[in-house]
Amino acid sequence: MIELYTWATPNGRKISIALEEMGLSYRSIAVDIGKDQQFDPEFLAFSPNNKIPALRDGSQTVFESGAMLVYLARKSGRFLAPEGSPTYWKTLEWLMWQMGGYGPMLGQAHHFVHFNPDKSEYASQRYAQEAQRLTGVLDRHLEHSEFLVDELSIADFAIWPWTSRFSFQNIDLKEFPHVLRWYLQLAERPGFQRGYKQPVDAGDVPRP
Ligand SMILES: N[C@@H](CCC(=O)N[C@@H](CS)C(=O)NCC(=O)O)C(=O)O
Repeated sequence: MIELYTWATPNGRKISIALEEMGLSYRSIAVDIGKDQQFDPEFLAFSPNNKIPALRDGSQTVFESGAMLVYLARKSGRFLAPEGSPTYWKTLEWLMWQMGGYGPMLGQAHHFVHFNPDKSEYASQRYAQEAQRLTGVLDRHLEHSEFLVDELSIADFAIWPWTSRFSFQNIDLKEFPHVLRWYLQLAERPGFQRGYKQPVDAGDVPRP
């Protein structure tokens, strides 16, 4: 059985949602980052960047959520098109967009817009604007596509949990109708609802 080391955050939920949707059997192991459990030597031994999520699957360990999603897609044979196909590359484009931009920038927005607003006006404005810009990129793409790529994929699993923190980002999803449609459609899926509540139940999926 896969062991998922995780906490109730967007990066952690990417993987619990993926595991639920793939139907893989797993158990969650809570790593409470509010209590610095990510610094436990046992965890650092296979997740050296001291961040959740990470997984153990027999003798194989994987850290970094993007690598974990690719690993699980290959293991399950689901949610990633055959290697080298146009859809495979489109999926990796949006996965990397999330890993390199949408996640890190929204993470900064959570700090400077939600937790520590206006301590630095420059930082608040910079990350609020970047959150708007990135959500606009997503909206323009989803205007022409039901999911991030042709079918539900690991790109949706990567991006959706970050969108779900819209209230931390001062994002009014009603201003982004295509993101809102996609977000609510996926929020209806039992796999997303179960994955959202791992490893602890921090409430229902937020709805604007
Ligand atoms: N690039 C990493 C980012 C993971 C990450 O930022 N995890 C946060 C929680 S969402 C964390 O564990 N923070 C604890 C810390 O920084 O000490 C991934 O995608 O897996």
